[in-house]
Amino acid sequence: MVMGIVNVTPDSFSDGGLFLQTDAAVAHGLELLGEGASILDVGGESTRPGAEPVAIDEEIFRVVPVIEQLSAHGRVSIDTRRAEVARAAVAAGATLINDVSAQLWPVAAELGVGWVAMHMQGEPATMQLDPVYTDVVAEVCAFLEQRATEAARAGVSEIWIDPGFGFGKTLEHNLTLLAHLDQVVALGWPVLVGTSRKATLGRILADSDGVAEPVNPQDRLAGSIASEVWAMHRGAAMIRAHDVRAAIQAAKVVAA
Ligand code: HH2
Repeated sequence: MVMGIVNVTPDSFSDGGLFLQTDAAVAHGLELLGEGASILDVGGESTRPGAEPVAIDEEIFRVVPVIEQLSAHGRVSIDTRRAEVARAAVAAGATLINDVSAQLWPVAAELGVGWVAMHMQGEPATMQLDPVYTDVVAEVCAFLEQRATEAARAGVSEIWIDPGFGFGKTLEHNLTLLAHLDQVVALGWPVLVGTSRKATLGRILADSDGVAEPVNPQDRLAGSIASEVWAMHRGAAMIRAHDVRAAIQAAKVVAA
């Protein structure tokens, strides 16, 4: 499955400002559904490294009209860290809470919707300053296992886990996690992976192209697909992607 990204934000790292108006976000979401997305992930707050938090009212104001319209056409998830935003989004038609803070399972249990637990070390504003792990795979797996078990106990019936590529992790941490993604999959919950256009890919491509600067997010399509194919092959059940059409084509070939 491919989860298509709809960022209703002025400052997302790869598409900030493109879909801030409701009409533009809805049109983009419909396009991604047409390309084959199984679910649309609507977000009103950038969690890119260094991003400042958005006021809760503003986040709700951004996402609710978009979710109201898109949920008439396909499944919608809400990408948020805030319980209030999750509630408003579910009232507007979202049926999955994509939670980069991995704290909102009680809200998912109460509302009877699905929940994604993503691993993040620290907070977006500071998470990339100095991420440290003794054993990144073991620590991320232990965290996800604990949160998913807690959510299952609370009665959440649809639980996803996500290692959180780029969230409080160096390039080496990200690659180690992808290399050992089978260990995350072995925990037994369906795994979501989001590598699309992320900075680690830009850095790898810079090195391989012999240029010093990371390649910009718009030039990371081939790198995104390569990492997504890897994740699919290692057992990820869903890929969170900006470039849905290309991810779906890659998934069809992997499946074949
Ligand atoms: N990555 C981003 C946001 N939400 N959710 C999950 N479950 N997994 C991810 O890897 C993930 C996520 C960051 O990407 P994007 O939404 O494109 O950027 P921004 O946070 O700048 O809006």
